[in-house]
Parts: sequence; C-alpha cells; structure tokens
Amino acid sequence: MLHTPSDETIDRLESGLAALAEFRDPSRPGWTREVFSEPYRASREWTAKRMREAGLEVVVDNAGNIVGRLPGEDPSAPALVTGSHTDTVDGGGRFDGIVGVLGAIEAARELQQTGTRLGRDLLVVDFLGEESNAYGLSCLGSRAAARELAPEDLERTDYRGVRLGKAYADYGLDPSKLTEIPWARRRLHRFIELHIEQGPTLEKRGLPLGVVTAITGIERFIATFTGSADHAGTTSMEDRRDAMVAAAEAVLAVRSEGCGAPTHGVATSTRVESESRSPNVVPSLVRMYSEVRSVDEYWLSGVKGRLTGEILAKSAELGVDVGLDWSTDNHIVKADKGVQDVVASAADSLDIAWAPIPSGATHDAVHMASLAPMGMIFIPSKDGKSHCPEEWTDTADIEVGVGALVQTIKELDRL
Ligand code: HGY
Ligand code: MN
Ligand code: MN
Repeated sequence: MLHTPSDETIDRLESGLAALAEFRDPSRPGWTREVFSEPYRASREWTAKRMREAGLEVVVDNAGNIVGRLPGEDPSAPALVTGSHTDTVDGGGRFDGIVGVLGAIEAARELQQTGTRLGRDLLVVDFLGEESNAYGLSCLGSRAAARELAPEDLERTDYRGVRLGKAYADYGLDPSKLTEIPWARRRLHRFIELHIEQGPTLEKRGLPLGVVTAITGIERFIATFTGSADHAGTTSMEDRRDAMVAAAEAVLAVRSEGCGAPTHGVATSTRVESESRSPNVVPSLVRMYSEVRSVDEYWLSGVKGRLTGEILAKSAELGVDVGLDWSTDNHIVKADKGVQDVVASAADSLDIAWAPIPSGATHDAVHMASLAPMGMIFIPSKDGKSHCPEEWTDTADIEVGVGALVQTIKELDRL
C-alpha cells in the first residue's frame, strides 16, 4: 500500500515546527537555540512531551539525548533507530535537524495509527547538541552514544575559557557518565535520519528526495599569531610584526585551498579575534578559527599539510610566529549501501523521484554509523539556504520525506 501522510500529520508537523521555533534566544538573530542554553533546556521538555503524546515511552539518557521507544513484536531483537537534533546554530533556522525529529515522531505515530506493528523496537532520538559549538565539537549526544566522546574532549574550552565538562555539569549532566548509555549498548539494527539537504542540489534538479551516499569529513584548526605590539602611529610599515596581517593572509590561504578542491571540498574561516582592545596598537596576538570539509579522502588528507606550510611561510615573511592547533571533528563516513538501496526502493514504491547525493553537512548519522549500518534521507532546502533565518522547506516536501521515512522504516524492519 502506498503511503501518504494524513492531513492530521501535516497539521501536526506545521504546528510542531511553529511551537519549537518559539524556544529561542530573543537577543540573537534568527532562531537561536544553542546547546546548554536556557531556550534549549526549555525546549527539551516540549520535545519529550511530544514524544509521549505520540505513544512513545520516553527516557533522557546520561548524555542528554531524549529517546522515545515504540515497542515492537520482539523487544529482544536489535532495535531500529531514527532521529536527529533540535539545537540550532547562532542565528539559525527552523528546519535543520528539527524536521528529522518531528518527522520521526510523526512516523512513529503513523505506524501505530495504520496498525503497523514492527518486528523490533523503534527508537526515536533527539540527540543533544548536534551543532558545532564554541568547543569546536559537533554531535555531542550521538558522539557520546557511540562512545566517541573522549575524556580529553571535556577539557576543551570556549571563547570565555569555560571547560566543556563544566558546561555539561552546569546543564545538569554528570560528565563522568556521559557514555553510559544502555540503549546504545544493545545491538542496533539500522539507523535512518531524515534531514533537510541544506544545499541547492535537490531544488536545482527539481527532485523531492535525496539518498545520501556519504557525509563529509571536517578538519578544524585554531591558529594563534604572535607578533609585536607597537604604536600604530610611529612604527613604520617595514618595522612591524603585525599579527592581524598574518591572520588575514591565512584567511585568504584557507579560501584558496577550498576553491582549489577537485570535486567536493570547502574551506571557511569563521572567526578572527585580536587580544588588544585599543585601536591604536599594532596587533600582537590574534586567534583565527577555520575548518575544511570534503567527501574526497585524498584531498582532505592533504589539505592539513598544505595549509600548515602556506600559513607558516606567510607568517615568517611578516616576522610573526604562528601555532596551529588542528582537530578532526569527524572523518568521512559512507552511508551503508544496503540502507541506501532500501531508501531508494521505498521512494520508488511511493513514486518519489530521487537521486544519490553526498552531504556537505555533518550529522548525528556520522556517529550512529559506528553502532549500526546507517542511511539518510534528504529533502530540499529553499534556495539551498541553511544555518540562517532564511532556512525554509515547504510542508509538501516534509510530507514526502515523512512518507519515505515511514516506508523505509517498514522495509528496514523486515531485513
Ligand atoms: O556543521 C554542520 O555541518 C552541521 O550542520 N552541524
Ligand atoms: Mn543538522
Ligand atoms: Mn546544522
């Protein structure tokens, strides 16, 4: 039987998107609901209640993930897992991650309403803190579930010098128990995530659905440039050791690396901060935050060496010392071919046109791939925009995504 979500489902999705959007920081642009923030904390109870209203048994695990369980025929069978996140970037939108959580809740409800009893438990998860944050670490909840959150990660500090471990404790989570997550220790069958594309491809090609083939790897670095403080009015240009100029050269080097990527590759510098507050001092200490992404293993593995060499050389010419602190946010992860085939066959059975597509964004699916064969379903983003207030996906496209998710869950259950 072909599946099309009911009007009630669509109404609930629209009202859910609107209700969740209310939980935001009014002092920040767009829809800002960052991890550990008060708007985020307040939204968690709303999401848990939404899951309970959909007939799910809800727990919050030690990592702060909200987990709703729909019991299957055989609760001892490896569980099927779906979900995404509801935190946002600063100045973000209303759909990134949120569609995958609300859509999964509606999928669980639709299964019950259409009398479909799965052979195994279905777990619907709202993962804590998926967005890359001030600690430079994305996917906190799914990373913890996959036991990929290391104790040393808790020593990371934000721009104010606050440790990630303290942020967890202040939020009410025990930093020593973050990876003690029983639901993730049982055998898991498959993981499937519905998400907006966050790029222009599906819309440009007029396609309602994408079957994700791989998720990008992310390498990040913080560069610290040390020059010499001098009077901005009396120091000649050739006598300066200007840390800000060295940082500016590095920003351009990052950009040219991204522009030089052969297939898929991007490079972004997102923050430059000078220690000095005075407008009449040659900057002596400047920090710069950048990231490089690609699904092209060869290019991404080479970029670190190339960029380090270029930045060191440019800084040396300016008499500025530089230290680069590289970290891998996540490695490139391929979607399981079997799960991709199930998503494709589900789409075909619903007469939904689709195409295979890599993801330039990272997702909780990266870490869930360590626990079960994973796949992702993409739906279009208007004008390819995301991580900004203009982020938008039409309800009709969400409807298609939820229908494909329900059908995919049914077919994965039978594997
Ligand atoms: O950064 C990302 O790609 C994701 O949106 N967190
Ligand atoms: Mn996301
Ligand atoms: Mn995001």
